[in-house]
Formats: sequence, structure tokens, C-alpha cells
Amino acid sequence: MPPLDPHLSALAADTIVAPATPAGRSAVGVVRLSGEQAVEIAGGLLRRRRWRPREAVLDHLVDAEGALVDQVLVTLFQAPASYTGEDVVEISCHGSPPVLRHAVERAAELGARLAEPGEFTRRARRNGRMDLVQAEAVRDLIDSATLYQARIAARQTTGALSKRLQAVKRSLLTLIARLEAGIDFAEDDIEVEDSAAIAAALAPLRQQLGTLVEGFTVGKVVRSGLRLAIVGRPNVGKSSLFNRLLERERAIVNPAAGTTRDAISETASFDGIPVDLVDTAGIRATGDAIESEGVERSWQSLHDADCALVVVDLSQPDAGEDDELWRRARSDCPALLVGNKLDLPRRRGKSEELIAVSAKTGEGIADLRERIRQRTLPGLDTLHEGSLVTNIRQEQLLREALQALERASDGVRARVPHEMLLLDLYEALRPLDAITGATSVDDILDQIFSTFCIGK
Ligand SMILES: Nc1nc2c(ncn2[C@@H]2O[C@H](COP(=O)(O)OP(=O)(O)OP(=O)(O)O)[C@@H](O)[C@H]2O)c(=O)[nH]1
Ligand SMILES: [Mg+2]
Repeated sequence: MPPLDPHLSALAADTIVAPATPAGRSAVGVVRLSGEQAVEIAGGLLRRRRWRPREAVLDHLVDAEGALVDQVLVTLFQAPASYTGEDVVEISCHGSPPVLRHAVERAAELGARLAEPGEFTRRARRNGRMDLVQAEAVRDLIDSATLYQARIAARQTTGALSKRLQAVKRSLLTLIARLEAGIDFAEDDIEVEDSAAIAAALAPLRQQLGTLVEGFTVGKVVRSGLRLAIVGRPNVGKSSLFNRLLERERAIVNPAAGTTRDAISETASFDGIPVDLVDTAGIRATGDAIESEGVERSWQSLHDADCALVVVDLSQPDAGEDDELWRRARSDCPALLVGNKLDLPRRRGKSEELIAVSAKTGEGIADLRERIRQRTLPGLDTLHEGSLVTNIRQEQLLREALQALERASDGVRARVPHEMLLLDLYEALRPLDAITGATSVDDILDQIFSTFCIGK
């Protein structure tokens, strides 16, 4: 048995209650009960006492004297086939705050305890209804700001990432078991693994973890979005491009050079990925104190960005300052060179890296969006979206596991004793456990006894 969280086991017997829908008036508000006494307590709130599982039944919510409070719809999910794995009763009331408060308070009077944040999902995990990765995905799904984020999180709730991690963990356990057996049962003629076999077993593990860690670069963008700074010399059309990408007239556009004085930022969605667009003051040497403060901020925005659009004016001849800016931007972050004012007669030379657009007519903008996506989310198409690591905690743990495996590989090459290798392998297992839930000594023993016919 994995060690139980003492806090949890003390609370395990409680029946918990909470509103499942947000506070405030709404058409429907749901109160959820979970635990051994969920059915009994619900019976004290409602006229009926019995409900058939997974069937919505019309019922009456009553007060302590039995007087009608609301007409409600009740659904019973019997253990273990429920979200938490316990008996769950969901009471859909009309979404009136006093009605919902009454239902929760009555349930508490009848013996339920107010649920702590996330406690339903915590119970689901404890009862084996989902693992930690899936539980975290439930939170991400609820917190998602775009449909795309929701989609990624939803796939994780079905266990796509868990499955990949479990596969890695199983292979790791097998390797551990083989080495443990080689050591513990050496007298029993079990062949001690040779280095080549261990190295061969380690390689795919490192590769699989490596892919997951790489996926995080994309996962982070999916989760937290992207900061995209638009920089360039004055009057090249940065604010016009900003408005065009944002699809509304947010920034002031004017023929006078030096219109934008301060960096402004707004969030747009590019194919469901939140993008913080930053419009900046045109970069030039200036004696004006306010403008020069703005230019300072432009450099800062460039420095803080995940990606930069360096805008140049196609209707003007090439300028040395543009090249300098392009060089600096590229050294700070992934950058794209955008040639604006494509609709005007062209005076600037052609170059391959230039993406030509017109902020005025919209020409080339779709292509620009696509290029931004390719530049900032390389390989999104080839990555399994369902097993994308979007969570920084998970990413750090995966990195730890990967580093431990790399140490183990070095150890194999240096022919260190297997006891030492095992230390690194257990070091790799520990962070994986922290992601998916613990491996017990029994799991390892099971592996050992299943892989080998010990015959004893
Ligand atoms: N013909 C044409 N004019 C454009 C285009 N984009 C911007 N302009 C014009 O260029 C001028 C400057 O545009 P802004 O968007 O204010 O340029 P900016 O780079 O933000 O300028 P500053 O804030 O002063 O640095 C305005 O008169 C715009 O109407 C375009 O694609 N085609
Ligand atoms: Mg501007």
C-alpha cells in the first residue's frame, strides 16, 4: 500500500458538500454531496428518499419543517462509478443564492462538512478515479482562457499524458527490477546485466522523456500565451499593424512620426493561443525627453518579448538603422522581419526573410499570422497535443528525471557498480512518481517477481 496522507485518511469518512456552480444568480445552481452518507443526507433535504442511479429525477427541496423551498432535479451517482468514486448526489436547484445557501447549510446540519477547495477532485484521485496528472488537467480545463487551451487540458483529463508517463515508468521499473535482481539474487545464477543491455534500455527512456520536456516549450505557450512586441523606426506602421492583428482600432495611427509614445499591450487570440501584442514607440535618436523615454521602453519591450516583429517600410529605401534593429531583435528573441505598406510603390530591395504585408489593406496578414505561429510554436503539428506538458511543475520534475537518467548513462559508460546506477535510476523514478503518483515497494517487488522466474 502506498502511504496514505494522514490528513486525508482522517477526513476519508466525511461526507462533503459544496455548491458546484459559481456564486451569484443563475438559471441553475448545483449543490454536490459526496461520501458514504451522501444519500442519507440528501434524503433529509428532499421529499424523496430514493433515486435510481444516473437518472435525473424531479424532486422538492424542503426546509427543516418540510415546507417547499425549490423544485429541483436530483442525480445520484453510486460508488464507485462517480466522479469521486464515492456516492455522489447532485442537486440542481434554481440558481438563487439563498436557495443554494439553504441547501448547503441544511446538508451541513445533517452531518455533511463543507468541502475544501479541490476536495472532490482530491477524493477522485485518492479513490483511483484519476491520477495526479489528470487531476491537474481538470484544474487547467476549468482555468482555460481559450478553447484551444481547454482542448489540450481535456485530452489530459482522459489520461493521454498519464499513459505516456506510465509507459516510461514501467520501462524504468523493469530496468530497476533487472538490476535489483542481478544484485539481490546473484547467487541464484541470474545473469548480471551487461553494460550494453543497460545502455540499450536507457536510450529509449531518455528519448521519450526528452520529447516530453521539449514539448513544454510549446505547452508553456499554449498555457500562458505569448508576448509579441512590434518594433521599428517611427512611422513604418507599427500601430497600424498592431490594430490589424488585434482586429480593432486600439492604438492611435497618424502620419506624423513619433505618434506612439508609450508601449501599449492588448491580448488577441491567434488560433486559440493567447497573444499579448505590444505596440511600441518608434525607435530613433531624439532630443525629446518624453519620446526618448518611450524609446527606452521599446527596447525593454523587445527584451521582455517571446517573439518580435521588426517592421520596416517597403515604400522607403533601405536604411542602416533597420538592419541594426533587426540584428539586435534577433539576438533577444525569435524575430520576424515584416515589410509594411505593400500597397504603395516599392522602394525597398527584395530580401528572402522579409514578410510583405499591408496593414492598410490586410494583404499578407494571414500569412504573417501563420509565420508567427511557425516561429513560436515549432513542431506543434508533430507533437501529440494530448500529451503536451503544459505545467511548469511537471516540466521541472521531468527535467530532474531526465538528468538522473543522463547520470545513469554516464555511469554505465564509466562502468560504475550497479548499486550506484540504481541510485540514479531511483532518482529518476522519484520525480516521475511526484507527477503520476507514488510507486510502492510492492510495485517494484511485483516487477522483480514477474520478470524473473525465481522459482522460490
Ligand atoms: N499606404 C499605407 N499606409 C500605411 C500602412 N500602414 C500604416 N500606414 C500609414 O503610415 C502612417 C504611420 O502609421 P502608424 O501606424 O502610426 O505608424 P507607427 O509605426 O506606429 O508610427 P509611430 O508610432 O510614430 O512610431 C499613417 O499615416 C498610416 O496610415 C500601409 O500598410 N499602407
Ligand atoms: Mg505608433
